[in-house]
Amino acid sequence: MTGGRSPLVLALIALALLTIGCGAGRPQGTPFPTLTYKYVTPTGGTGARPTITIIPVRLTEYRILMPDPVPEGSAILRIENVGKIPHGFRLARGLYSRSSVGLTEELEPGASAELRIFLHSGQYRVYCPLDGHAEKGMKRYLRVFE
Ligand SMILES: [Cu+2]
Repeated sequence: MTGGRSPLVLALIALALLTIGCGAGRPQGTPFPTLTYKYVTPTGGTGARPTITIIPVRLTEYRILMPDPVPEGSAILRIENVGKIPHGFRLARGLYSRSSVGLTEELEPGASAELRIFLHSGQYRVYCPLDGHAEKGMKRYLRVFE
């Protein structure tokens, strides 16, 4: 009679999985947290005010960290350079469009800037326009849902 794994084999498999799991952690102190957006409703004035989405963005070598997907509508991107060299930030709607919006100047390490835009539902390409940075990994897609 064959079939079924012995308890010892199962225990060894479980141990192996546990070991793999432990080894996969990031080094301590690297700035790769999960970033989340939040809604704010401007106060003051009269009448209904649209909600604004605050979206945190972090630039580093060579990654762009931000929540994805994010909701359609008015948004403020709070862009922070947490890297060691200057970076930029551009956003292009759709997969092929050549026009883009974004920061007009590069951000020095430690600097931050706000970008106010209206995000339409669909897909955007996000990238750093500095020489070679996108190719090294500073490019990504951003999905915007209705
Ligand atoms: Cu860059």
